[in-house]
Amino acid sequence: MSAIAAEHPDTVVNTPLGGPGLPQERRLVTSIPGPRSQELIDRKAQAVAAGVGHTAAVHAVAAGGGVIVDADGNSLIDLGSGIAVTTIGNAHPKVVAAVQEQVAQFTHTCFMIAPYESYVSVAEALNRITPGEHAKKSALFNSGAEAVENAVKIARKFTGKQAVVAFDHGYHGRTNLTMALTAKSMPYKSGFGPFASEIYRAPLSYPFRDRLDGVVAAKKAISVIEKQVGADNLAAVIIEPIQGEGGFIVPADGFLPTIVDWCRANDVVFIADEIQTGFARTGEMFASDLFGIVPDLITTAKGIAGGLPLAAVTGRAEIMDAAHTGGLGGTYGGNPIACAAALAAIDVFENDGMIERAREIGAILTDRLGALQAADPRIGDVRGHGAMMAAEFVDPATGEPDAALTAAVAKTCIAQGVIVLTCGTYGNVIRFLPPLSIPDDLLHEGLGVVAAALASA
Ligand code: PLZ
Repeated sequence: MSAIAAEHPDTVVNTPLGGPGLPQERRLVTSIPGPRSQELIDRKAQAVAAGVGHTAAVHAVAAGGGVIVDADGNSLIDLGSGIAVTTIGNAHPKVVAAVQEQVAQFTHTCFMIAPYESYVSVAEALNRITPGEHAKKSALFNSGAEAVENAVKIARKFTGKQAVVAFDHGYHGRTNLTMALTAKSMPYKSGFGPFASEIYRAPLSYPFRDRLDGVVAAKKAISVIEKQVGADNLAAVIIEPIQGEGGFIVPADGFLPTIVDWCRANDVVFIADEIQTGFARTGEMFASDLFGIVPDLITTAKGIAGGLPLAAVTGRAEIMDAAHTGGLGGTYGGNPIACAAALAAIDVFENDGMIERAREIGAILTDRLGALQAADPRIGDVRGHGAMMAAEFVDPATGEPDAALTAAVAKTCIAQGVIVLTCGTYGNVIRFLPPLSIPDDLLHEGLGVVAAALASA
């Protein structure tokens, strides 16, 4: 039991998925931020570049189950999982044990210098659990953006073509190429250009706003691609099966399969960016499974290693093998500690009921958010799958996005000890990405705080 847990022995709940035995409760002993948190926020302002923001002004000292505990002793309900990373729960005991064992063995050799087994085992696991029965290979990297960069490199090398199409509302990272792929200027791109060339953007299916049938929306996108790029020039199409940062936009049925079929018919590599949607989050191991599509390449990161930095590109063996030996790599890619964590996390995803748990959480979120929407016309749309759900806030009279209301609700939630994240091209979406280790009663309590925040806004 941790020191914090020991101070509150009567409230410790053994959450089904571990965590460091923290009391599973919302507990506010100071206002947010408390004095110790404020001290850290002040030091941050002095020492850390202003460009690196934060959502909650807290000084985190422990996390697990469904809570984050701060230095003042406040316990906040976590409905964000550090942006969909700690899906199996923070400091999951299996991850902790695997990391501790590996870190004492060796911390780094560089896989390109002296290979080790865990990297190969992670590749084997990814090849097995990603969509499709075809022969697959994988390569490991450090961050989501790096995985996306490499997927594009591989697709270009395989096809001998250069152009890449991304979609409205898409988010793929903050490096130069991935900024070019990302749709939204503020805060991701503004002032950071020039951006990589040969990147084009197609319209997305956004049922709440375009009211289009999925196949019709796909044909619109394909027409833009054919007219503005041309299949002869196009190496790859990259898309998040459910847009994450862009607003948890679930495309209408038929949209993704129609795009995939067009790619297949035109020698274009279809890349699914499952960095946010992957690993049981949506109630399937990968969101591609929700839509019945099989990507040529799939990028993963976030949930893959229970909080340690790791990312991957997985896909058709003949595409993955297109890059010459030595053409892919990086000093830290597939670090042994991150790989040990990933093997433990993947074991949890496959064997500890994570998909079922994501569906249970999805049912609770659908229920509670649906009831809120029925009672409040400022919620224009509730959407998502599993433990990846969102509410889109609008002006009821016009249907226009209401970013101010969204920010106000999120701010109140955090002040009340519930960490929620916003997203959306128009900044008018609150997304719910709880760790799957959150107990039901804590999730309900968190959603009650959201409802009260909305009522008072
Ligand atoms: N692709 C679909 O969601 C990361 C970014 C938060 P990195 N999303 C959270 C922020 O403001 O920086 C993401 C994603 C999808 C790629 C990425 C990039 O992953 O690990 O942040 O590089």
